[in-house]
Amino acid sequence: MKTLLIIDVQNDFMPGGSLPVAEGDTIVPVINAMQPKFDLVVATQDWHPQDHISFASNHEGKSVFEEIELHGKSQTLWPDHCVQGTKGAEFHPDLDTTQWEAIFRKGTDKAIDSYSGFYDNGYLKSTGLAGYLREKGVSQLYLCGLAADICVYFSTYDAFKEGFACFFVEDASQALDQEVYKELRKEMEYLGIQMISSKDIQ
Ligand code: VGL
Ligand code: ZN
Repeated sequence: MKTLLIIDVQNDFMPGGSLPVAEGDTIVPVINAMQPKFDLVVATQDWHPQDHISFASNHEGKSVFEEIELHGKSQTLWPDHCVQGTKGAEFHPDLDTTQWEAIFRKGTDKAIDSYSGFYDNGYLKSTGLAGYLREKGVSQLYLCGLAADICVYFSTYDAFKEGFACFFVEDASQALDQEVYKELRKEMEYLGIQMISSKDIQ
């Protein structure tokens, strides 16, 4: 069961959105072109309540992109983004969703952030994605989306730890911070995650 997991290809992460990833929109045609090569396509959607803890606006006197300590861990404070039910939380309008079998929402608990599509950042709660993929008989998991250095990275890391053979589709992903991505890319290669181009997919 060759499976594609599309991470957070949502309006707020596009140029013009509230937490834009440079050239985030360029991955949409790449993702659309490769979807038919997969037996199963699943997506994640960042889906925050307005009072979410990761929003700087919910912390008096704090500014966006500031780091704070939360439950003993570092948390970046983001601009308000992907608020449940808003246009910014919707998938990019040109993204073909017709083949998708399921959408896993994350970041729904106001008290904890969730970068990975599998677990929240404290590994307290599961989204059920790993169990779903296992039940479907998934062995090879291809990942792509936004942002390459945040949610796609953390999802890939968790998928790898869950025992899936992971393929990170680089031309179907874009990073928020290129320098951070360069380091994470090395780590993923070291772990045995395959860094590939969509052209390599049969
Ligand atoms: C993301 C920051 C905050 C992402 C989500 O999808 O990469 N980044 N929430
Ligand atoms: Zn978020």
